[in-house]
Amino acid sequence: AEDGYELWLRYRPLEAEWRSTYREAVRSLVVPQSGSPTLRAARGELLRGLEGLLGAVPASAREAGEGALLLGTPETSARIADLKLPLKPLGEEGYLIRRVDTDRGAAIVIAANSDIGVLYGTFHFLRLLQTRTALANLDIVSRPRIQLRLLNHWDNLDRSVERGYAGQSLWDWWRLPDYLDPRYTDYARANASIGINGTVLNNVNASADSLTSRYIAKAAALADVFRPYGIRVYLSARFSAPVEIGGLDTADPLEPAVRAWWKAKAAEIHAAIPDFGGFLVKANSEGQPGPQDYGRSHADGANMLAEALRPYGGAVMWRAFVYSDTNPEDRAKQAYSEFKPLDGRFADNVILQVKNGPIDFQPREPFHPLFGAMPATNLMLELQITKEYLGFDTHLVYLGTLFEEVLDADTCAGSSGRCGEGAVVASVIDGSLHGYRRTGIAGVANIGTDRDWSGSIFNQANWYAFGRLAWNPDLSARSIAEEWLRMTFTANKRFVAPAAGMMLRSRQAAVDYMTPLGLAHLMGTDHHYGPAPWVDHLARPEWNPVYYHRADREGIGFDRTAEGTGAVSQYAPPLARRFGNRNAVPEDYLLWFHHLPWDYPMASGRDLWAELVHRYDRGVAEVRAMAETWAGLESFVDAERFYKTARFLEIQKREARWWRDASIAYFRAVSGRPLPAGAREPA
Ligand code: GCW
Repeated sequence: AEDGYELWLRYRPLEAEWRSTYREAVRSLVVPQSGSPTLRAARGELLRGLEGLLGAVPASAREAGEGALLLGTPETSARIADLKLPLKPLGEEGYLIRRVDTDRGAAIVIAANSDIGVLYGTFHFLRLLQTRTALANLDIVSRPRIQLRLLNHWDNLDRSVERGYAGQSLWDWWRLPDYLDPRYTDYARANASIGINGTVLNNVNASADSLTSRYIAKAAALADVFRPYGIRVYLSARFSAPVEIGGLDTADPLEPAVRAWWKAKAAEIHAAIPDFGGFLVKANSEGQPGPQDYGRSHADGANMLAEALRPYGGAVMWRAFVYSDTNPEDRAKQAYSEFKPLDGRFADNVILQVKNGPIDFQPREPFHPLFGAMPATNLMLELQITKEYLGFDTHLVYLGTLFEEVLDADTCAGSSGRCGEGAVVASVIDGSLHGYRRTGIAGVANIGTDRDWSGSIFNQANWYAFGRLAWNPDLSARSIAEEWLRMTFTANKRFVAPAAGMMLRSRQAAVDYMTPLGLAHLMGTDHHYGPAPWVDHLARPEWNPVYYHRADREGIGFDRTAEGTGAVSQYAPPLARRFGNRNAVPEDYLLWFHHLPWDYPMASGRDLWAELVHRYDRGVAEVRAMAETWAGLESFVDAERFYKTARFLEIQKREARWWRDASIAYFRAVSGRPLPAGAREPA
């Protein structure tokens, strides 16, 4: 059945012409005999892929002849060593795929410095076939730009998933470590196919139990499954664990007994998981314990854990997602205010993990002002793949464009102090801008026990896009969408072009029907599903939607200019000027940075109120168009996946209207304005 289980690794027979072309090109396989588990995984994937795509498995051979596909490293393969390929620049994880002439004929080689590079190259090679790429002049060189490319699972030990919309947690803790669900291997295959090399197994709102011996043994069993696929295991660490499971009466990071406890814990973990990746920590944020409970700083806390992991080379990923109920400062400013003064005070195996925007995974936010502001502290980017604020599982929202927008955002924080010189967020997190020694990117996973893994077929594209961009942040959201569509559905242009168009416009549609023109955080309390701009009664002011839109009879928007909260000043000077100027700020961020009168004139010629209504309408119209586009693609898609997507688009259509009608009704009441001429009366 076409239930989406295979994800993009869907090796269905290619069209007859491509089959014969590729069979010609790949007549035999030359894979080192005494392979490591990683090399065996590469060979296994190749056999599975070729059998599915070409309907036949090429013969295994010892010598490379005409039509051979040659895999390996110079250490494992004398033939590859003989070719004297330029492998040095590939580093530990990179690979090269190339057509070579041997004395016995033309062959294709997938070579790397390590077995994991060979595995990555193998997945790339299969992708070439899945996307029907000509192999004539193959000359591919690829290496990842970012070191740590991680999924963050917000999975609890009871298998519930915070902000998870795809079933239960994959980790079957009760049956681990004895029973290893075959799905763990498929999870590893999928991740390796897009270059993800680490996974944080448990929620950042962490239970200390995950650090007990029982759970370490379970995590170790998962690590054993993932290891051949180049995936390391990490754990979220609860800062107060020394008290909760260690029997100490404090978790003060400067207390010797606490430091000793963490060192012993790190040793215990490494005895079970020799290549353990490290800890992810949410501290002094939303009620989580942390060093400030003892009057210590984030740097004190992070450095203590860093010291415990140092002997093993592990990393501490310390989250910068902090805001406090006792701090009256604009929530958008608090992380920067807290961490900027600590720049340079973190150990070199600490990486500060910063969400893409300063609030919280909204449909659109400007990039987080910490990017470009911490030249002496390793900084990594946290993106959310699960769609907490973007319609959960049912709304079709392709996040490739959101990720791309963040990675391409110009921090204007280069040495010249000017914009337009490549100091984009991608260059911060790949380490090139500030010379970081440790680099990383994390995506909050959208994966669960649903047969299709991600709650919908199109949500799989967001997992895919995250991995592809983590490997190479310069890829375009469009090329990734097209590639994914070809692999997941069909390569037929009459399908791919309209489906890609729909994906590429989908995120702007969600922005339009939920939070246009820089509005944010107007979702229902706690669950974040559907509109609730009217909520004003919650104890913490910054949890109330009214805190964000600030609409009244006169106008709407959050003044973050110098006259307002001054948040603009956290950006580099040229950006601070641009964002702070209502005539220069991009309209997408207008109400994020400015409070403006309802009749403020917009570029379109409409006034602000009419433009707002127009955007809501535009979002609804786009979803209607998406549903129509999909309906026209029925002949290209199997019944099961077609039906699920079609029904989900109906839900999205209804809920886009819900968002628009509720939001407009509310803002209309607050502003006392009539519906602009030509706007549609709600149904
Ligand atoms: O987005 C908010 C979520 C919380 C989450 C928190 C965080 C894990 O609503 O559910 O907790 O952010 O990122 O720490």
